[in-house]
Amino acid sequence: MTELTLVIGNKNYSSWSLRPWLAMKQAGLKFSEVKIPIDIPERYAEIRRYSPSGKVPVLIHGDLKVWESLAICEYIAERFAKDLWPVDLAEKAIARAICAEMHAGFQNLRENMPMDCRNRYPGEGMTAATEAEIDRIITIWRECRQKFGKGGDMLFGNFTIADAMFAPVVLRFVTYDVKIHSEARDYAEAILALPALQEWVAEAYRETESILYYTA
Ligand SMILES: N[C@@H](CCC(=O)N[C@@H](CS)C(=O)NCC(=O)O)C(=O)O
Repeated sequence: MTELTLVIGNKNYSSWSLRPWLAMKQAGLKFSEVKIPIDIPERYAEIRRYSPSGKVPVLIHGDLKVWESLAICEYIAERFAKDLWPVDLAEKAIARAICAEMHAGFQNLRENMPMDCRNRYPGEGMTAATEAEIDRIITIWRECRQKFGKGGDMLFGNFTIADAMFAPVVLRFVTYDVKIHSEARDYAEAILALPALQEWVAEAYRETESILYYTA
């Protein structure tokens, strides 16, 4: 197999990088990482060497470069790890819908509660608009767990791309001390218990770059 390389941003801040990184780890894929600290103007040219959009993550597989976190997850599922989607077609359609909802939405949460794994800002960022988006996320988690989650601890039982897409939200809930209950809390705890997620967070703690007001 041609070597896979994932170009990512800082583990502490880059929520979009975490998504395919976690999916690839959960799928048991071997890959190298190139980390380019984001939000440092001198680094923009370096990111553009890899990424036509000027943003990370980017997956490099031979001559192919795939940018956009969800497109990377789709590629690795099709190419290497079909079980990153639910088998049942209706469940797969719902999984894709919530991934698209996450990828395209929740702007207020993203702006007001940016991912910052190693810091704690209890109560910050909780506007009415953010709260409405958090309610919607909790509804998604609760409904998926109740309807599709019987076979395991994840949204569709076993780990899928949907869990990768929502993992940064779980980390935000820890940083901003967002109170969640019952199925949503159990689900968040299951995500936090994944060894790969813990590896990402441990590496975030070892990073030294600090970004103020980062929103992604
Ligand atoms: N829609 C893109 C978003 C990628 C994105 O915004 N990446 C941020 C890091 S989390 C980035 O590269 N920022 C660098 C910059 O904006 O200069 C995806 O899903 O991959």
